[in-house]
Amino acid sequence: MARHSGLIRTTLGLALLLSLTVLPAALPAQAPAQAPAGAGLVPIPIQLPKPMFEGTPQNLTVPNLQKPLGRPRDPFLAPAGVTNVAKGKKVTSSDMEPVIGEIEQVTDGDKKGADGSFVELGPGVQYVTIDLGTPQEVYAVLFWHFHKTPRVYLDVVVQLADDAAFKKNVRTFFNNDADNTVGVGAGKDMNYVETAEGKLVDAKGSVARYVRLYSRGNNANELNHYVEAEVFGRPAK
Ligand SMILES: [Ca+2]
Ligand SMILES: [Ca+2]
Repeated sequence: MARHSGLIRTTLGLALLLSLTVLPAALPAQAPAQAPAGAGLVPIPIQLPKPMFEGTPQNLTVPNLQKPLGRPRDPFLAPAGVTNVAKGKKVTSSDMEPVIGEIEQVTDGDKKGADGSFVELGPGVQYVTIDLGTPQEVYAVLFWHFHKTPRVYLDVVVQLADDAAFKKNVRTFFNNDADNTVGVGAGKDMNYVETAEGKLVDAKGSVARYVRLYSRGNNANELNHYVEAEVFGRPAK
């Protein structure tokens, strides 16, 4: 009897040992089912400038004004390898003789909010066009008009096109020009307060070589400013 029960204990012990050995091997098979939707996407590598002011401005009397989020913007996801393809790229403008600064400052990588780090274009409707050099899959356009003090730039429009003249395959991804002052059609997007986070516009991976940004002055004056514009993308296949 004693030998018999010893055999049973040994058999049970072996079974337990086997099940413990098998269990960890079974876990990796379940892992893919637990992976989040959009796997393979990563946050685009945004580097923010130092904020020049804190808190939410309360005294801006601009219609259709977006309420500030009150926390940092969520990471923007895109395929791995997407970078700022606008850095150092050629910029042209409706005002090639800026009041202050140079057009090149739009893509020179300097995003500081201080004086000397923005270009000032003349009054009324003005635009800048960035030539990415070759067609790119564009995931996001991120731009700072001005972030030294809280401001709202008016009639902001963000477009992509296949040609520098914006005649071929023009696509609009942001437009808060409610009454079509700019002349590219009325938009329904909201006005927003400029901050050190910049304005991020989703371009959905659209393929384009040219990016254009319009504005028509701001709530403080008739002039148009750019600290920097970034275009997150990768070469089109
Ligand atoms: Ca700059
Ligand atoms: Ca307008």
